Amino acid sequence: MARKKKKSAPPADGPLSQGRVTRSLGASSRVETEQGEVYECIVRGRFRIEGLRSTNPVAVGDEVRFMLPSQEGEPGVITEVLPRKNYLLRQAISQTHKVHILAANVDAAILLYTLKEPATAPGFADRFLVVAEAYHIPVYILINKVDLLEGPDDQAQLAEITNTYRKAGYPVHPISAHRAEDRALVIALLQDKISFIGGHSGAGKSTLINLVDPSLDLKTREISDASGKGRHTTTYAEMHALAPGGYIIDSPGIKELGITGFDTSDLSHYYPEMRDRLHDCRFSNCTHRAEPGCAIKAAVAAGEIGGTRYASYLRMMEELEQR
Ligand SMILES: Nc1nc2c(ncn2[C@@H]2O[C@H](COP(=O)(O)OP(=O)(O)OP(=O)(O)O)[C@@H](O)[C@H]2O)c(=O)[nH]1
Ligand SMILES: [Mg+2]
Ligand SMILES: [Zn+2]
Repeated sequence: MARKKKKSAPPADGPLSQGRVTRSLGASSRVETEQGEVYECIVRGRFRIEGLRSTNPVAVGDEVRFMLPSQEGEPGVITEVLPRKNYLLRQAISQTHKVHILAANVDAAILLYTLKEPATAPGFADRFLVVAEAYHIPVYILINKVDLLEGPDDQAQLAEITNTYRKAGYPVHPISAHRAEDRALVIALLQDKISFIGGHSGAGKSTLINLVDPSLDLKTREISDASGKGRHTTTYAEMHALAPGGYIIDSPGIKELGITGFDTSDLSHYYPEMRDRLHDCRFSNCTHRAEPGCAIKAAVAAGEIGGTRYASYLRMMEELEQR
């Protein structure tokens, strides 16, 4: 971060190289070339990509062109972000007219869902899924910390959540990042691709990555810090190469996810279980609220679409209309 202040001594222009951003921390980004060379880089100029106003011009996963440092100890300079095949966005926390790019160019996303410690809000989960659907990013739902579930109420809740998302078409796996026997399953999901892992702070993202590759030894929340309120153990996004294969992007927990970049008529297309039924609605412009002959409402009534899914749809519709 000290580099940010070094404006008086801009690095001299060196030859151009290309690489992938593996870490993004304020003004500084770590870039790795295909040959495995690693450079700390700063960004020169303002990037406005695809009309987005984002708080971070460069995100983990970005392919960038950069000028090599002319001297050792100087940063490289990112001059161009190559077109992104996709990206995951959330609304910026303090500047709501801007977005924050969580990650770019990912092959898959993992939603780490917890029923307790912390309880994941279903509305949050559905936003995550909608954002991923909008860019055709496949999502795997891992329900973590199932070792904490006890008693019939907990088990019923687990069955309910599992059911809701499986009916929606998502792969759902109950796991515990504390159980060595769950390692193989997670490795199989992560192999041969770049994955992003998202979830609330404390859901166990870094713990799960450590289960897959203990040599990474990522910082996780201390057991004694039971509540961990308002604190993120992971403080910046970083892509890690996993010993068993694949790459994963760990990042600070997400509290809320603003949806952005599409409008009301798109939303039902981002619910796979709705998308499959849209042609059965009586009206082609059905919004699935008060219209007669709505196949979506019929499916909700029949229990084929989860009630929490439909509720989150209605809330997002309202939010999109208020823009
Ligand atoms: N009982 C139980 N505890 C878990 C499990 N997975 C993670 N934990 C614990 O949950 C706490 C939070 O885990 P982290 O891996 O730091 O959570 P995180 O999602 O990376 O959190 P942030 O970095 O703040 O976003 C730690 O104390 C972990 O040991 C699990 O499957 N079962
Ligand atoms: Mg973490
Ligand atoms: Zn309808």
